[in-house]
Amino acid sequence: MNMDELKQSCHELSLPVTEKCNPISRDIDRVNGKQMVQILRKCDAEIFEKKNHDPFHQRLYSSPVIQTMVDVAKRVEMMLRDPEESLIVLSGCGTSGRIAFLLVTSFNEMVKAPKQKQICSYIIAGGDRAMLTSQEAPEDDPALGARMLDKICAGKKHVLFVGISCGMSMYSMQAPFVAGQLDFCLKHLDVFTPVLLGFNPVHMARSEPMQDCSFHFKDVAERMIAEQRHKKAFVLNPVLGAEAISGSSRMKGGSATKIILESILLAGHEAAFRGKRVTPECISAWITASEMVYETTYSHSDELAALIHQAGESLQMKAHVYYIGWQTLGIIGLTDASECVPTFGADFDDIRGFINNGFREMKNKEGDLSFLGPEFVIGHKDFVDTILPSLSQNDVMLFLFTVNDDLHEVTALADQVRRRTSNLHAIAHDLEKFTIPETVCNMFGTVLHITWSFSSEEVNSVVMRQRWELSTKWCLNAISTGAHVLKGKVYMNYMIDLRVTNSKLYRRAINILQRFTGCSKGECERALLRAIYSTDDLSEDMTSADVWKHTDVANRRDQVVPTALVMIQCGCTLAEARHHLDCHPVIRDAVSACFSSSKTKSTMD
Ligand code: S6P
Repeated sequence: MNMDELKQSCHELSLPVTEKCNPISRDIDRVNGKQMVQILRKCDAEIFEKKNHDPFHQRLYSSPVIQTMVDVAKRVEMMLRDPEESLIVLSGCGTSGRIAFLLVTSFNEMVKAPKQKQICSYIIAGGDRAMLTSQEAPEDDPALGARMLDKICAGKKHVLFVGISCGMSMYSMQAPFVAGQLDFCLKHLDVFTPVLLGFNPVHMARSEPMQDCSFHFKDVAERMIAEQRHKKAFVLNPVLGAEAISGSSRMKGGSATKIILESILLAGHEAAFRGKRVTPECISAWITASEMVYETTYSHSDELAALIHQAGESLQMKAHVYYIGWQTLGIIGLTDASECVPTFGADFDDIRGFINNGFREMKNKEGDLSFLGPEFVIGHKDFVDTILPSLSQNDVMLFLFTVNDDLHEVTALADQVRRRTSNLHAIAHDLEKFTIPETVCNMFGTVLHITWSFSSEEVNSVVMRQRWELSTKWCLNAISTGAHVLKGKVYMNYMIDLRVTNSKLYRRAINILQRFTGCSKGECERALLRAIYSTDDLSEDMTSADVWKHTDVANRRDQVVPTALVMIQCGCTLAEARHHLDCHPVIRDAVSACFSSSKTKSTMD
């Protein structure tokens, strides 16, 4: 191992699990659709990994994790038995907040029966608009998090609060929001039972100060662990292995959040209303059911690869991918599409989601947000009015539905779309005893058609729907990630052209530069600041400004990380680096060319 490699591997070891580079997906930018599906399949398999190679890391199936899930499920049961005085709140930023919304939607659907009161609510940093767009500023505010929590809990005697942060605010500016809420709960343990859900060991939590905040995240996490001994607080932090695209916690992190919290809520529900005891066995059984969803979904790898290929071609031609979903599959589509903007620096209309009946179907707290702008125009009717007239053959249409949706509506819309394009595909779920008619499936080119073997007697319809949601999430994450990889947005398994819009992403940017150049943190940060402030001569004002100032400026700049990388690697000026990037519009090619030119240069030297 040479010096550079040694530096790189030491640097990698110091990273928290959720930010690490996954060795399985290291070459994801060089493979075809089929191989990509196999890589994603292996990365997702790590969620359910039973063998524990590292004694310091608990896995999802580890007994202490299952036991904590049992304890939290018993709290859910207690809350459901005393609905007048109780509230369950799920809260998070970005994807974590979106999953919280989805879970609350289906849980409230489950307790719709007479005499059952809906006692579950969600908080997403930035409010409901954050469900469709990324909202950075409110995520940065611990006091705001605490205030929002205090407000929705007014008058309640028992509150079970679940703060979700996949990276456990490892690098994140979002930290203050969830940490502020947990701190608030810890100060009022007579009313609140706080639960922290994340996927890094606590000792790796961030211990540097947060903006306008007297505590840091590690401090909150340690106080939580101390209270866990008296069952007054709970920390759920199994390790899932690194993400397929480094740091992209919308993937495994989002799926595991859904699996864990669904299992807890369902077990609590069964205990309260069906007299079933919450046991480690029943929690494990719910997780195993999700594992079965994983197996079944990825067994359709040929169709999934075909859809990745089609979506990739479409993005390469600067065309669009439209997800047309029904009910909660519509929400999964909207979520996946909106995440491509912060994850891949995509335009909001590169991949877009639509849902039947728009906001009426979403049933979000703040109601119709379509007045906020085009990103918030989400109904099928809006699609027909605004997009369909100019739809091109290069645009990919992907319908997302199940046998429980209105199939007349599905076929009528598919018929309308077919008059404009044949590039029409579907992900469709049904049951062995209740299948989607062939005439419907025949309307689509590629159909990822999954016929599930569980029967409606076995599981209730909400549970079935949750499994279809999870399966669709896996498919769409694979399609949108795969399509952006094929477009050349990813180098190795790093999203190198990330938009540096918050402190988590600022630190991730420096990590990426360190990883590829082997230079020190200081050198990498300087190059990053030169790219952000668009100068070769950094002033004192620039270098001494805080991270929030840097990210505010970076938000308005394109290609800051690739520019910094080329400047370091080629030892060139800002203008030269930009010229290099202009000559290579595909980021992957630009970075490869920069590495090969610097290698040639050093050989000649
Ligand atoms: C990640 C996604 C982000 C995160 C958000 C919250 O793929 O783009 O929106 O969900 O930053 O992160 P965390 O670690 O607090 O759950």
